[in-house]
Amino acid sequence: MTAINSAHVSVLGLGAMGGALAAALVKAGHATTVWNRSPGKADDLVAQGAQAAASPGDAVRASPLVVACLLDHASVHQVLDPIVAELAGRTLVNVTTTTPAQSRELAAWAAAAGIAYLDGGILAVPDMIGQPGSSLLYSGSAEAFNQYQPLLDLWGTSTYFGDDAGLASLYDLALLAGMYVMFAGFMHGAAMVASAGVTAREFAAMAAPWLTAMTGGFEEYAAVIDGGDYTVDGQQSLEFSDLGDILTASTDAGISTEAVAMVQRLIRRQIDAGHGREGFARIIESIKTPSS
Ligand code: FVH
Repeated sequence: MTAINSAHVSVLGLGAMGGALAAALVKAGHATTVWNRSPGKADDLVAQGAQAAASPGDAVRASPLVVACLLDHASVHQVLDPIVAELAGRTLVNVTTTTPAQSRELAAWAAAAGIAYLDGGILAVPDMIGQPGSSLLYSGSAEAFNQYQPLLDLWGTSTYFGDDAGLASLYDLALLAGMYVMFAGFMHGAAMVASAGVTAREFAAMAAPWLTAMTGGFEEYAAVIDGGDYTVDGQQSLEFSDLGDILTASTDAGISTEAVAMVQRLIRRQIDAGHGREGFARIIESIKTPSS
């Protein structure tokens, strides 16, 4: 790892997240050049010490390290394609959310142009940047990661997953999938108790410690999944995991059953395939193999 005391870095895209990333760089004393498509978003950063660039090309020419934090994959190409020649020989860290395939496409595009490419996924909201709990995932050029890790660490804990540029995105989206399904479960429970006049706040006070305790089961499930044997003793069986009562109570409460019915379908497909006595972790087989 190379120590970087005051690197020149350019940030393209000053939305909520790009602005937070740039602010952290300025605060740490890096010579930071910023550019945004629509005017005005650089003003606060300039007041803090950043340089505003008039165009993406000007921004890229100012620094050997370029950070792209744009809306999506299409906007990355819209901004960078016209200046690909300027990017050659520089390092591009793209923390725009993209799918793994889009990240790999960008890595191939960068490689063809002689750009060192590091793809990033941000597990934080803008206010968390530089604070405990902020986590950024990277994959792509190991050289770029090693060279710039001290700078990347300013934003949060940096984790590097290897030279497959799609891996950081895959982890990012997989972790978000877990989060959204968990949140949907929380919302479902809140809707159930709301039918009895219980507030979401009261429910949250019960749900937070319960769900936190349940995450203790991840490691056990993971051991079963990685071992590939869902028959091992001590697991809650699929037959025992029937969610019929939850579905009935939800219907009785007059609320949608969609969130819970989705899990029930994953369970049911394994039971119907003859695996009812095997462990709950086996629902991953329903997920890995889509139903026709
Ligand atoms: N904000 C968050 O909590 C999440 C946390 C996880 C990671 N995401 C991803 O970060 C990317 C940027 O997110 P953001 O929050 O900064 O998004 P916005 O505030 O909406 O800013 C979008 C910026 O992108 C610019 N932009 C959009 N389209 C174009 C284009 N065609 N050409 C040039 N720039 C473009 C936009 O410019 P403007 O509208 O101000 O002119 C903003 O700078 C994103 O991938 C999240 O998924 C954030």
